[in-house]
Amino acid sequence: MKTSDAKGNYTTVDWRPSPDVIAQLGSSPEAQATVDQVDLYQREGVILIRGLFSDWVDRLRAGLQRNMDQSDDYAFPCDSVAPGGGGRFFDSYCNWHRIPEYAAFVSESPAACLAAQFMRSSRAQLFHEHVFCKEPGTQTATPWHHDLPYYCVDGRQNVSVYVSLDATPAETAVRFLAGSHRSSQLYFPRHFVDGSDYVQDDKTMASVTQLEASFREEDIRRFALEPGDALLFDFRTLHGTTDAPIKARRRAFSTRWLGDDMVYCERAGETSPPLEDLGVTPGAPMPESMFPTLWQGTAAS
Ligand SMILES: O=C(O)CCC(=O)C(=O)O
Repeated sequence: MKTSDAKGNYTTVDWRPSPDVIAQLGSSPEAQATVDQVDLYQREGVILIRGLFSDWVDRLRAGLQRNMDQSDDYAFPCDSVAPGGGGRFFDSYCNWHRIPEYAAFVSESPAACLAAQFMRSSRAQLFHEHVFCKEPGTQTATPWHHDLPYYCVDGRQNVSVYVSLDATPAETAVRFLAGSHRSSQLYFPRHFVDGSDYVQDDKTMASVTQLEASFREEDIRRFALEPGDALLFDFRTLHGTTDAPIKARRRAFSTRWLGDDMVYCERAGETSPPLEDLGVTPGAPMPESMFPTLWQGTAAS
């Protein structure tokens, strides 16, 4: 199978996990977030938790290295440096079931249990993982965007758990616009290679490209990151980076989680990941056969 668009959102392998892999998954171990942490996340749409996944850094780096070295053996490899630009800006997603270190993280780390608490959900369902690497010399900004309009899901109970795999100065780490998740306005997805908006025939969406200049300095959250630090952020929180040159390798491993109210939706244009033929109707939960629930509690915390 090969699907493609001009910007690299293609794959030569099936992104779907096999029923055997799904059947073998365990449930995420327990961990406890504090009330203050969950309140901060709900208010700001982002929270940094230092050292949360320090024990996972070596394994996730090893998995990401394979993902990058044989990128066409995995789903949706993408390079986003424009011709003539330096460095490398690699990302790839939907490979957690092919890469043992990623599969271990989703089911053996406390990510799912913590995701449920931050979403205030009774369960955490895995949407996918997404990995990033900017190599030294890269000067490609991650354009300001939020993730929900890229996705074929809708709802408010969601979270990305983004694990930093390298020491990253605040100048090149992802920044967030605090509180932006509480706006009902959705912005067109943007191509990472040049910041251009996706072509979407959706009159309800706006372009974020002209808006950046109006962001208030006091609302921007910047963090210098160490390996193992975790940023948890809402799919609706606006985020992006500057184009300051990357001086040392900067890798990250992110998992995207769905809570109780998240349902399948059909967007007016291309989605990313471009997941097709899910066999589900708009408004229905995402199928467990492809998007497993990895932590289930008795009630929302
Ligand atoms: O690490 C980056 O530069 C991009 C991260 C991002 O956009 C995301 O995780 O949604």
